[in-house]
Amino acid sequence: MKDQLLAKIQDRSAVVGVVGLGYVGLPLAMEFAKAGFRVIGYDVSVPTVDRLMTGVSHIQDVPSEEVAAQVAAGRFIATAVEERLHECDAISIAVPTPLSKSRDPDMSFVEAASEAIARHARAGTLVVLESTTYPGTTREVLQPRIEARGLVVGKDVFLAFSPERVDPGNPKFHTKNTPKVVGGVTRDCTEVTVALYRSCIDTVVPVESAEVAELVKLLENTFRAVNIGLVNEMAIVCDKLGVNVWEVIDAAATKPFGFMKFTPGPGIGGHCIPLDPLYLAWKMRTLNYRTRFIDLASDINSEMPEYVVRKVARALNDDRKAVNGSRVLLLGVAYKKDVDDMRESPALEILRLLGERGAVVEYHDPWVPRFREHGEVHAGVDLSADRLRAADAVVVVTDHSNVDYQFVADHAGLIVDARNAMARTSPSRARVVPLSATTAL
Ligand code: SAJ
Repeated sequence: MKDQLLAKIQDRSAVVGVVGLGYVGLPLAMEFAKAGFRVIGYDVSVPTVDRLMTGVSHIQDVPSEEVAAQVAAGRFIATAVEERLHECDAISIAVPTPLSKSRDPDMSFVEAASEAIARHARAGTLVVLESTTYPGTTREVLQPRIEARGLVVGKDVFLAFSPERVDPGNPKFHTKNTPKVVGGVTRDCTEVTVALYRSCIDTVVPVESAEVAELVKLLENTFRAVNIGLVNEMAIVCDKLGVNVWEVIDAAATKPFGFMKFTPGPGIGGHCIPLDPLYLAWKMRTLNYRTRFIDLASDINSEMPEYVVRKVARALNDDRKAVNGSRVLLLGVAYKKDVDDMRESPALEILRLLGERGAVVEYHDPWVPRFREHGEVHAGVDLSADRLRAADAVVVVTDHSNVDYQFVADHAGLIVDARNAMARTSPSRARVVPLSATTAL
């Protein structure tokens, strides 16, 4: 089986399936198609599938022209018909791994994908899980489902984990030029997975097992969450000492070794950094171990929206204004700069907290014209001089590159800057309150 599959990968006659056509799956499907494979993209969302078949991309980093070209060349088809998985010799799974309401792993998407594959996979198929998850998932959740129909992993079918490393909006690193870690349930599983990914990704890094590969991803993202938590606590420390935390960090970053710059902010968003470490924390709790760094970082990072709202309240108070009834304009609501994604964005918590205190809140975000939250649609407003003048407080929550911060400084009265976006503007009529220093600049 292994040699047959290796030969099909080698001569590109293998049909490659990608389950889940989101910000991970669609770029991956395009890379396989560009490498010469016929690719079947399977997604449960019929609108997504239909749109892709008309050559329209819903993913910021995948141009529609690329989708259209692969569809026209007959190398990519998107389908919501799970029976088509039977045509695939290799299948990569890139479905969401969110948290449930009780903040535990929600494996329902991975389970559904595994069961769909198990219903249709045939002997000789490779299955690779890419979704970020707790260590043990590949062996404990996928393997039993894949083997439910008598196929044996390592002999009839091959199973591996390969973490996605997509950084949405990153202008330099994309799927093809970001090294890809691969860990199989058996050595043969690792070998065929390496062969598949080497066909379209510049650097492939085999590791000992699926568990090693699962933990690599969790270490990467826990590393980020903990270091962001550290600089957020440093922002609180600097606030109490009346020091500008950005100055401290920028100067520390001049150290050419042994330091890595992270920046404080209004909290962390996205579907990875706030959630992935909690997958590891959950798994370790089942083994009676408490991952204190993860828990502490999560505590500090999730306090930051409230911290920003307190600074807004204090700044309004300095102007003899109550939050209640004040007009507050948020600048940037996406979860990070230069992306259009709102998932887990700290701006949502800031909006809620200000609304609870009676503020009249509007937002401007060139990347997010509108969004839906708890069934309510929020529409952004334009960034006009009148609107800036009318605001009792302007709050920079996400520092998109395509906003004119000098224009903001020239027309706003009070600006609470949670991202240091105003540091590069020249002094103007606005009073700027930075994230950390208590002394208004
Ligand atoms: N953030 C800070 N300070 C920082 C860095 C980030 O407050 O110094 C905030 C961001 O504003 C954002 C959140 O943290 O709200 C996450 O930002 P991120 O830069 O980690 O970006 P993500 O979540 O879109 O993508 C990350 C990847 N990013 C980078 O490595 C730069 C990477 O960790 C993973 O490939 C990806 O998550 C994933 O899918 O796991």
